[in-house]
Amino acid sequence: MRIVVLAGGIGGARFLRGVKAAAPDADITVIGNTGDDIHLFGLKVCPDLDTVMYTLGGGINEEQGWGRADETFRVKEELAAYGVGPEWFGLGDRDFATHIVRTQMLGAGYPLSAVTEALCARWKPGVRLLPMSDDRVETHVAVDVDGERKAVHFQEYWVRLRASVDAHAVVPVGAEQAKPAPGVLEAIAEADVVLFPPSNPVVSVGTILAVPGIREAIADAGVPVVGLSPIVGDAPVRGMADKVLAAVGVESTAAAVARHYGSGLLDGWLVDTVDAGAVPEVEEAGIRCQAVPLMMTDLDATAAMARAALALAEEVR
Ligand code: GDP
Ligand code: FO1
Ligand code: CA
Repeated sequence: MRIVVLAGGIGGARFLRGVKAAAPDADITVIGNTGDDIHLFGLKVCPDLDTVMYTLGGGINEEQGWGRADETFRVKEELAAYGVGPEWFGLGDRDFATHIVRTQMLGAGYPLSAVTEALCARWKPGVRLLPMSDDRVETHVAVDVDGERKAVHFQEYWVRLRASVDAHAVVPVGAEQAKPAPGVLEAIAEADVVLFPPSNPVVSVGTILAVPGIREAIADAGVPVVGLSPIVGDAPVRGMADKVLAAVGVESTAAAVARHYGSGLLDGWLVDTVDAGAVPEVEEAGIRCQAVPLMMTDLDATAAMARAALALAEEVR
């Protein structure tokens, strides 16, 4: 079976562990969000690709969900001693090596997709990890600072500001001109099923869908598309997805997120059992819906979620 998964960082990566356990013989292609990418200290950092790569490759900091396990911050301290920031972004020493290798290869002319493949040769994530695009896309967020509207990089909004101010707009800068990376459209066309993990619907899955051609390829593939809600009990399980959902005019409920994706894209939607009351509303929107436990507390629970998603895909096929 060929499974395509559109993934952000932590929610996508953890769900993928469940997909691998639920379908050990499947051929899994992950289309990763690169809208979170940022250039720091002359280096290209790809948080969501790295989160997937480290999580599936056994190098992730499990508690934090991002960054390397057994990490130290000597380089960051030395940079700070030179007065060189930003200090609000925690790049660890082990993680730095990844960004150095990536930046060196990009400088030598390799596209991000080839660089990602080279990095994965070490981590062996057990999936084919493709960036959504080789072209630069950077999500920016419009916020008011001292009464003035300005756009900040997504990482500045998320990490420095902790999404503590309202987001007025979320713009994937460069997405309109970006082309899907090599292999992305082919993987979708050849897929047996497309899954949307419980990733952020705006700044993770939404950014991937903003690359021209990807949404259309999914809609045209003629295969079941099934998503899982990142909203449980009217709040994100983790993080501040409610802030960016509000920016695009979507309520933070499992049903509103399903309607946001829409029946033109989604065939099936899983909500948590606490949101079972939302099932009729989602079905009225033309999307088959079931309520199952959606908390990724351990691998067994996550694999059960993946099995439920694949079973729902068979029902709607
Ligand atoms: P990010 O790039 O690191 O923010 O990760 P993603 O975009 O892939 O996923 C973020 C989303 O995962 C958040 O909106 C969370 O609500 C959701 N999430 C995290 N853990 C869980 C979980 O155990 N269950 C569900 N249903 N959603 C989760
Ligand atoms: N998230 C934080 O909250 N604080 C950090 O200092 C931070 C550093 C960081 C470094 C590398 C990396 O791959 C991810 C990192 N993240 C950090 C996570 C990441 O910025 C965000 O959680 C995601 O991009 C949000 O989707
Ligand atoms: Ca992300």
